[in-house]
Amino acid sequence: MILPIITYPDKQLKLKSKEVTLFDEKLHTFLDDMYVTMIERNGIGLAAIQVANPIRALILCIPDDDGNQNKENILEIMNPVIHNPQGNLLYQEGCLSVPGFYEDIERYESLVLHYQNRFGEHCSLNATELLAIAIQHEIDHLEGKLFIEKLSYHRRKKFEKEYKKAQKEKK
Ligand code: QAP
Ligand code: CO
Repeated sequence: MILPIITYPDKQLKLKSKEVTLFDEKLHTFLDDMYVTMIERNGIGLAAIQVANPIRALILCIPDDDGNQNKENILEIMNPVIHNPQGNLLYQEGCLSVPGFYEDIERYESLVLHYQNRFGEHCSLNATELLAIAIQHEIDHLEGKLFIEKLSYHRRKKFEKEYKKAQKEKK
């Protein structure tokens, strides 16, 4: 089932998401719904709060070298914790909750992630490049943070102006 995605400036996006404790059928169905929602909207990452569920769950599906998203590459991540972040890089980010806006954001270049999968099993992975960036972007959602909050004052002003204009044109 495709779920509606909450967009900025909806206040729900500011909520701090709660730990996942039940790794049951209901969670699995929800993760499946997140996946079809993300793919339908051409996303590579989605946090549960973006579909109005404030739990510490996120999914990622990073395209391969040919730009194809493969269902086998889906990562379902519950209760993530970042360890050993290293380096910095700039990457032009977007967000399904901030449609049509993209800006360069500074992130760690590599990290180790500890998390639980859909069965509650403890897992870890090493992430670099786009995967590392996407993990940091989605974990920020769990803390109620959007990438636009990392912009300088000047670029944030520019965003607010452009975004309001685009919303008016949509209506
Ligand atoms: C987060 O973002 C991310 O504005 C996932 O019109 C961003 O999937 C991870 C999207 C950057 C790594 C690098 C945005 C689709 C998708 C839009 C997304 C839009 C259509 C964003
Ligand atoms: Co986002």
